[in-house]
Amino acid sequence: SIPEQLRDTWRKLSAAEFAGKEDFQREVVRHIETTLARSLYNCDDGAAYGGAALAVRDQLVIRWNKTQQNQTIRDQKRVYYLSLEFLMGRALDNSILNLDVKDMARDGMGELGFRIEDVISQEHDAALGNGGLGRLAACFLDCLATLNYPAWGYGLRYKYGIFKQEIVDGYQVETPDYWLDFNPWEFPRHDVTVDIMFYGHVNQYTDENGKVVKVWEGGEIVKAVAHDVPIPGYKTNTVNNLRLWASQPASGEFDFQKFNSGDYEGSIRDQQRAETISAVLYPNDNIDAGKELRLKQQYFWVAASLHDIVRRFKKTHRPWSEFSDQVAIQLNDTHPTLAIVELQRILVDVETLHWDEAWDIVTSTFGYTNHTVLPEALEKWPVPLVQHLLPRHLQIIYEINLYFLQQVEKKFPKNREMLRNLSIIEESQPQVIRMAFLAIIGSHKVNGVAELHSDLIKSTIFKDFVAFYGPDKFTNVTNGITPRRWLHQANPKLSDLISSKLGGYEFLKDLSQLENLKKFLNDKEFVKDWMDIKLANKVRLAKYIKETNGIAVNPHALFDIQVKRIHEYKRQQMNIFGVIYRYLQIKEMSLEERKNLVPRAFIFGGKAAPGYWMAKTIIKLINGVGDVVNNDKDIGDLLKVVFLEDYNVSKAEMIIPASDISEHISTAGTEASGTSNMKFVLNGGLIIGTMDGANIEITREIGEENIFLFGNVAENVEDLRHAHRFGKVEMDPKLKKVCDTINSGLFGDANIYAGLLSSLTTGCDYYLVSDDFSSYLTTQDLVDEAFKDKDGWAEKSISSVALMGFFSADRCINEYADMIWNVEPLPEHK
Ligand code: 9GP
Repeated sequence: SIPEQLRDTWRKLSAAEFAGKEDFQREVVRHIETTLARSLYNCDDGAAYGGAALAVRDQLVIRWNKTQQNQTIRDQKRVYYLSLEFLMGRALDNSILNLDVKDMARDGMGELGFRIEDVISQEHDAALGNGGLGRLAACFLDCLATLNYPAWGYGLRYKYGIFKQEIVDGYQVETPDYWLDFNPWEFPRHDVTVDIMFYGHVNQYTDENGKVVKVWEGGEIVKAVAHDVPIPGYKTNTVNNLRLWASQPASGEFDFQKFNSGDYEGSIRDQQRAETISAVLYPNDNIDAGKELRLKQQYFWVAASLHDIVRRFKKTHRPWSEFSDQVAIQLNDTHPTLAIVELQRILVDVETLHWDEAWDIVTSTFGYTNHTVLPEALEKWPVPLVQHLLPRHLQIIYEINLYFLQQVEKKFPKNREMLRNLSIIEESQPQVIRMAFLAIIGSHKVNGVAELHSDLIKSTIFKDFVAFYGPDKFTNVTNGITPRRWLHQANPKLSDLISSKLGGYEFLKDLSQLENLKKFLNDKEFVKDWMDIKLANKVRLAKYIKETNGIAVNPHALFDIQVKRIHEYKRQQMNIFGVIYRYLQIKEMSLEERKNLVPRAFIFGGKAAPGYWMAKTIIKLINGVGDVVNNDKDIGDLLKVVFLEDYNVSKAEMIIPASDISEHISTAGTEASGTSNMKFVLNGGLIIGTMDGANIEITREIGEENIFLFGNVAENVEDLRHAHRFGKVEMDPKLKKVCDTINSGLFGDANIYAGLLSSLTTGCDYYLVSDDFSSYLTTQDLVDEAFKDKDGWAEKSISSVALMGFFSADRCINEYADMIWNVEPLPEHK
């Protein structure tokens, strides 16, 4: 660091925060003219975005540096959130909002000739995630900073985020998302690197004290390079860090010997091999990819992160026994579970701690969040693969398992079934490692993400662990969302209206204040403003649909939206079957009868995993139905079907505020929580849903009168499936009618949909569409009736928003901090 006597000079020259609009503008112009080498003669929206982003980013960096310094000096316990996905979306708008400089940015850019909305929309989404899990991680980062917790996120810097979805001839087509062409939000730290080893073998030596030491050596080395992203909190000086690792070859760029001998391809092969590790995000949501490269990604990322965390801890010169007083590591799903093994390896093999002492440190450091009960999403790695890639880790896993099973044997003597049920190793062909089991055994707390889900994991997939540990190790933290992005940023007009009634924007930091909105339920002007804002948001979406899909949607129609990953358990197929039924009904109606109908626009969006054929068929069916319905002159505005291409975070910010009703209709017991349900309600939309995930708690908070619930409950699901397996379920006649229509070829070659339809019959209807279809349709009729009563609808909308305080992710973070991490916020620096 700089010698004491020179520090005054340094301080005088230190970068300063903007004093006002002119400072901001000066920085924008400076960046456009120098960093980007453009001028006022050739500055387009893209360059204006670049200038604005760099100017705002610099402000974040000033606070970021101070925050990091403050955290180092205070030396309090920190949280490390390990997530393979961070679905961040855009940063400029969010940074402007969190710095509370929106007006300045709007006026400042306006005077330079640019509309702030156009500038903001130039930014490429940071789409380093698939869906709910990655977006939750992004919301949590926002809240950790907003609440001034000393916290870091650790993830992978994928060169390609989630693919871009194009719809061609009704089918999903994937194209790469090269999001890094211009990314001012990251800082490569070429001086912060970690060498990561794969493969190799384990040798055993006896040291001078006669102790047997195991050494993992002879493997292939890849270098992890840190890329840091500043994460600002809302109206606080705290700016936390998200560290993303990129893979590079350990030994230089390319092999000169090969190059000199004319083997040009060979000379860069190693480089490509190394860079492949952080090249792509696996585009699977709730499906285990099971590929060697995925396991490599996981180890690469957790090993680099742990090395970094341990390095930081060692700088404090504390004894190892204090490690978990300084460090809390949260495992976001099982993807980072190898971190448990890696920390044990570091402590035992490198730091030479006794096994038991090391294991105590490990288990008091980690917490594990489970996000799914779906069997196809629970990670299991084949033993031979782990043996090959990480031989020392496999030995450690076996040892962890051995000691654990000894405890099990003590508690349940001679109970072979219990040993089999609880073993980390599943005795299949080949044997596999049950990562969730390893995560439970290596953590001090395990949490689910909504009440029903947390109960279900205790009574189903982890029930034997509850028998072993007792119930206290398991807890619930119901998910939440950040109201900054999902209300203030996505729906500024609504946020402004709320603030005008609540006397400011404090509610964005304390969402329970929304409750005061109830006082205005009878305020006619307020109610009108509320509904006018909804209409304006619908007009904006209708305009977008017209531009992108060429479909004219009447903004006064009921907007019925289902946007999320396409998955059979989320049941977009049931939604589109319902649309088909509605279409058939309308066709049969007289003109007089049609006069009573509420016009509806069904709007879908979401990506299917590229290898998930059934999900892709559902997309094709939605588009097939849209082609017929939207072009049927006899139907007009009464029914429209839209599939919005390439759903992502920034599109969600436009779509969600425009919804009247949104669909959260998963088979009961399958959706761990859902978080878009919360976003829709917070934006004044009502929901139709099953008794699943967080829908249940939303109902508890906002009241049954404000939500449209239908369908079977989780307790019945197993019996119903059983009945299907034994052929005891007759297909609902309405659903049969729908299937017959699809089979007639009305929506394109019936063969395309054969698999989807047979999943309902010969496939035993695993997701119970036929069991819920009838009550789904009846409930949709109730939605229509309710929508006709404009005042009643407005009342439901406002009173629901008023009761959404519980779903702020600030509440979640405080619960994690209190129940799992035992960390305190840090007073923010000046
Ligand atoms: O499917 C769950 C979703 O319901 C939940 O809201 C989200 C965040 O907790 O996690 C999803 N799970 C996964 O993506 C895979 O475990």
